[in-house]
Amino acid sequence: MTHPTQRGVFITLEGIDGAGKTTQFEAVVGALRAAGRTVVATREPGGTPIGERIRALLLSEPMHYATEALLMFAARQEHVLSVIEPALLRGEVVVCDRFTDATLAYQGAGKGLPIDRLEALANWVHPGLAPDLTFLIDVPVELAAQRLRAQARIADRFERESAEFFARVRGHYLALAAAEPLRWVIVDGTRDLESVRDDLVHHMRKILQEPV
Ligand code: Z5A
Repeated sequence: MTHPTQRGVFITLEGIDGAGKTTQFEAVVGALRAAGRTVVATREPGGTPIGERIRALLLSEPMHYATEALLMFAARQEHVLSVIEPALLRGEVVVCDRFTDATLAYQGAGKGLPIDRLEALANWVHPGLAPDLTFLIDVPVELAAQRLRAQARIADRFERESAEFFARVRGHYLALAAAEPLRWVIVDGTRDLESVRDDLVHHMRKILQEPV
């Protein structure tokens, strides 16, 4: 008799720009692979050929806020249907650099689009799908800005937003984490790279020992 495959685990990483999320992504993916898990490592906006083309538009072209939100969800629809859900159905672990929480924080709190409209879009695009675990790598806005300034590259459209904007985004992430403490783990991102990585891997190990 064959047994249905156990559903996989959906893990996301969030934080304001410069928090160190992308730097730590590989540590999370590496810890899972070292534990013998099959991992799909992906990101938003992006993660599919169409999603990556939408990402290029989003990062470079000025557009109305509503257009931006709808493009985030268009890319996400493709990503959920062709990458995330199939991997979860195969019993794999999906690690995604940002997901819908980023839309609530950036387009909602940051840019002022009504949260209930964004939540309605989320319910349409991925009904019943939410991350099992979300890491919020948290740093004060000024430290994140210092780190970005230290990088010798041209800032994209999102990175050019004001400190007040990033303060609203950070505040919304912290509120989301407080509202759902079983899903979110807040990691202090102000420490050195190794300490942040050790913290993430420690939480990953705990999760791997427990059925999520
Ligand atoms: N966005 C949105 O608005 N709505 C949505 O729904 C979604 C996204 C999904 C692209 O996302 C943009 O899309 C993003 C939000 C918006 N805004 N921007 N910009 P992204 O995730 O691809 O881009 P990002 O957040 O800007 O990633 P990033 O530039 O890679 O930032 P990060 O991941 O937070 O930081 P990092 O690159 O890992 O680190 C930044 C620098 O700090 C780097 O030089 C590191 O070496 C350094 N760093 C990192 N950690 C440390 C520590 N602990 N100590 C010292 N230095 C450190």
